[in-house]
Amino acid sequence: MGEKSDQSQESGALFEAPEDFASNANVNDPDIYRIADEDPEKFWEKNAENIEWYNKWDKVLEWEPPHSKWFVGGKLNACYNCLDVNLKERADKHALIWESESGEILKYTYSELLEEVCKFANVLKDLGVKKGDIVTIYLPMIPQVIISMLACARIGAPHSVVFAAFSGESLATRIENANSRILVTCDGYSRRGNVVEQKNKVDDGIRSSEIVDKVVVVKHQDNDVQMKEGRDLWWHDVMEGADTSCEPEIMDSEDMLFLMYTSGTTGKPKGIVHTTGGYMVATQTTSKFIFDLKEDDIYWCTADCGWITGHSYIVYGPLANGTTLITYEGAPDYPDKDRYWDIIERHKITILYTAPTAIRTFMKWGPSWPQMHDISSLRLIGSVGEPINPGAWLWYHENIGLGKCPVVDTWWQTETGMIMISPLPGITATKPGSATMPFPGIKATVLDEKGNETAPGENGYLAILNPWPSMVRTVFGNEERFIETYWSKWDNKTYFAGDGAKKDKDGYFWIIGRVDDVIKVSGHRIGSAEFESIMVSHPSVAEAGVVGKEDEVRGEVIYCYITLRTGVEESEDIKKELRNYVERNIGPFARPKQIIFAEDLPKTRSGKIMRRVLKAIANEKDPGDLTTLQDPDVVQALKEKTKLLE
Ligand code: 6R9
Repeated sequence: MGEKSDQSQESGALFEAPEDFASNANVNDPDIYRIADEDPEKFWEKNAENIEWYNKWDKVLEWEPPHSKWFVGGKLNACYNCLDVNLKERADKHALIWESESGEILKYTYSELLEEVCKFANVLKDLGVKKGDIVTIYLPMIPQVIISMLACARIGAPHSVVFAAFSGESLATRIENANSRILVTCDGYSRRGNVVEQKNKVDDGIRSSEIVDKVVVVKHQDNDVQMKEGRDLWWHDVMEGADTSCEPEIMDSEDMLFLMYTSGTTGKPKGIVHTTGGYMVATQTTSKFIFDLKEDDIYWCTADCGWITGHSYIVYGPLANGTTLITYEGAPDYPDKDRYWDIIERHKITILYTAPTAIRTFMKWGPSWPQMHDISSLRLIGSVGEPINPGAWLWYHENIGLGKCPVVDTWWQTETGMIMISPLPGITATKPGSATMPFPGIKATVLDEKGNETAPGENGYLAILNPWPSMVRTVFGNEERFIETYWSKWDNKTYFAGDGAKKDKDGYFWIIGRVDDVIKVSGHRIGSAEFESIMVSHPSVAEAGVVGKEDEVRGEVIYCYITLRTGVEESEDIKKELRNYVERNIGPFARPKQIIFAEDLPKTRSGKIMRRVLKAIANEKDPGDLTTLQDPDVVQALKEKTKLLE
């Protein structure tokens, strides 16, 4: 399969939007592209009418590159737009249906969800949380993660959700950066029957923190935990008797809605800042157009709220469309490999949004698992997180979409907030492996190093030429990094996405993957530099070079090249110890596939580790020009060691 090698190849197949789908689709007039292109601001302004505002904006856009303000002067509340607006017509419609790994099911109607959210909003207020205070949420996919996010939005407290599988250390770094006083977590959760001691991770991570003063703990797994007097509170205790109504805070369009930490090329994770007005318009509109959300849909996005996809396309976009969400807290192979298809059959899911890594896993397990179930309720299927190779696309289309569902391969990022390149299912003819076209109003292209457009079929860098409503506003507390990372590659007004891409002769986009040192392991975004700095903090490690190696199922896996400190012997024990160290310091999803001990690493004459060379070695590719290396001989030694692993 070789996902990277065949992913940019065109299979030649073209799938027209199915006629019956197109005729009923939310958008089916191709003229929308021309209209939006001619005047993107007008396009977004029209769509902003689908959001309820306390006060309309004075101006759609203020663009002082690279800074944008959208719907300037507009006042709204994001939680109100997800819940209250639905009360009139959908009070008793299910907003959320949650299923646990063990099969427990909880259902919340829009009015019930609103009640829970208001209660928790009041709890937060009682704990002294005020508009602008950042609340950290460290929960697995249980209803309380959504309830907490919306409760924060209701009172104007930006949330920072930290993926539950991150370590306590990673949690602490994020809490510190955000200066977040309040943390919401749980006692524990289970994965494939094994208990993850979440509260213990918290205790370890924030032991020495003077920032956190209150920790609200959801009792979920019922494992033993220590509650710290004066700091820790049980969710069920504080929720008891909390008032079920809470006036939404009136927020400015440009008030921060949330922070989402993500990995970049250098140093620590960056806090990506998203604001309220533009983000709500962008996620509401893209959800409606791309997933074709309708009143009767049952929508399942398998992402986790710990990542951006969970923010934009579980919580904000779909709820602002009055959709019924399914969320599942568990593994796809528990108790067996048909769990997803069983969920789809039982809940009659109509829209499925998942990741290539999952699709490739299902492919490996074989089509007999989905065939055990009636999944014909599906009418649209989507993909996000990494490039999907044509083979996996075709398998997904045939075996899950049963040949009839449009496939939407959606390219976007934490920083873009919304889907940027994707088919519109009632309009766009799809090519397996291509994310197709920029969303209406988005001007994307492929540029070379100098900022010139590449010729059709030629590789270059993916770039966005004009502002969009949910674009990253800054990196929290680090404006310089914001400008340096995204805007300084060309002219300070063209957004550099960090992805390689090409456009074909029909104008279709083919995303190749990251061109920086970001690794995507099973769709999880991990920074090489961040990983290396953790490795070298281990007392046995002198130097580390961490790169992604292409993997048929997971997209990439981590190869970690290490030089040990003098006196430390290479051994299986130390490998194991280092793996555990990664797990403790980042999280189990970042466990390196291979740890390779080396005498030396490829370095420039100034002593900088050359990841480009390591990456080539790991992937058994030509490392290219080695003349700038301090000692070209190390390359041969590493090549041999890497080969031995196969
Ligand atoms: C939404 C999300 C962003 C990076 C992005 C790119 C990769 C996401 C993709 C895709 C090819 C797609 N990516 N979707 N590559 N085709 N449909 O994943 O955000 O975690 O910030 O990652 O993911 O490399 O730059 P995030």
